[in-house]
Amino acid sequence: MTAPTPPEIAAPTLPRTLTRHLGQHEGQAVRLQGFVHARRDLGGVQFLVLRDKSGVAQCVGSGLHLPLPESSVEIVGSVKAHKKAPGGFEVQIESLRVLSAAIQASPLEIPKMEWNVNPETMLDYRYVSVRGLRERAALKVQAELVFAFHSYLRHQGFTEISTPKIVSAGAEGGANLFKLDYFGEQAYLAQSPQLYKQIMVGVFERVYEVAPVYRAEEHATSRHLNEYLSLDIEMGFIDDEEDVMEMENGLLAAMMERLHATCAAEFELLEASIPAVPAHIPRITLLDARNLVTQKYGHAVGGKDLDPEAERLLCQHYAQTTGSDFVFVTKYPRTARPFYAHPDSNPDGSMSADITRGFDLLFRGIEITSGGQRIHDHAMLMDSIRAYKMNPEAMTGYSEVFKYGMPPHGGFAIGAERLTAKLLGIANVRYARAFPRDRHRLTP
Ligand code: AMO
Repeated sequence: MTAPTPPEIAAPTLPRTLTRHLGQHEGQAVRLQGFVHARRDLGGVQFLVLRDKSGVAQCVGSGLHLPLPESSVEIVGSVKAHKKAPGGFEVQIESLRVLSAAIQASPLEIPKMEWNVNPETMLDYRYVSVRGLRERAALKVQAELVFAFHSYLRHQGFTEISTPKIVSAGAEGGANLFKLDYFGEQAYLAQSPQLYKQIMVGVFERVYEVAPVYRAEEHATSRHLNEYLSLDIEMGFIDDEEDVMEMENGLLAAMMERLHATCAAEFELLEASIPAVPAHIPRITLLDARNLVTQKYGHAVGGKDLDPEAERLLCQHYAQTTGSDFVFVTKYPRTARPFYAHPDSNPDGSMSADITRGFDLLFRGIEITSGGQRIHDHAMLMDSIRAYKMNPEAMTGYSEVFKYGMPPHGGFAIGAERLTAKLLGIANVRYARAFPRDRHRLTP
């Protein structure tokens, strides 16, 4: 049974108020719409926490029949100051209208979910668990990062591009290509827009793309997804990779500024802090980085790159000695980079056979970016393709354009989920994507 609605606050005449704006309506009638986040019936009086896209509001009434949690409802009521209510205000319900009733109890109690209790169940029921306040806060932060990525790059003269995700060859090497039957021909899901974004430098000089890419990662780790959102840029007419690192430095500062402006509540909810981006992010060569973690922390680095423990230690060192949560690792050896990486110069001006102008950016203990200058000289590119034992025939759709005056260029890619997870203290990149694809998960 609902209380009668006084004619002066009849629902259709009131515009919708968002819960975040309740404080502006103290003593007035408001019309709220949202989901039943939580409910409690104390017999004579009913409490309902309403969740809308902006937050939650405590609502209280009497003689009400409360629908199941997650039902979507409309409430008309008056706003009263209430110290203990979220946001400091409460709505006294005059009428409650069920817009769409939940027809069964949610498999998870949305307000009580915790990733550390049963993450697999959270992912099994992702279609509702994603409604959780913390879950959506993470996705909101990611959306704002993407927005700032677009807007900063546009202001820097970049043009957005859209490149194929069904491709005939991998760009990054390695064994993690997803195969696809393309009308009887072998095709793959794109690991990266790499080769296409380079071609598009010949068109717009500065380009960017925001799109998912695919990696068939055999092993479940906290940093690998099989489908992730790649924030890519590529820019022409550079001197060397320093120009690219400077661009990323400015971009990250703009992205963090955007978070300050739009996501303070989300960071508070997740008890995380927005990092300061130094005007000049510290840089260290890969060789020096390997020596540093060995000498300072006694960690012997396996492989050609930094291993996860070395990344963590290097970040710890920079956080402690410079206060920076970011560090560029530069001058990667050729053995740790794909064929398109531009060689570094030797002191005599000749090209190094071993060292490239490739870099990584580490943030709070993990690699969030790879980038560098690329080979733009056709002869050098063909030599590199052969040296990597790749089939030059299979690469012509890419390599041909280097016969036509490609300028010196470089770029980078940021893994959006890794950046989001590290910003928010989320333990696994899977929880920083709405519908993650991992080794064992193709649904929901
Ligand atoms: P790379 O392969 O290093 O470089 O990828 C760039 C960034 O993408 C993220 N990333 C991933 N995130 C989640 N799951 C994965 N499986 C995964 N693999 C990579 C990381 C990584 O730093 N073409 C180059 C980029 C460039 O040079 O422009 C490339 O793809 O954050």
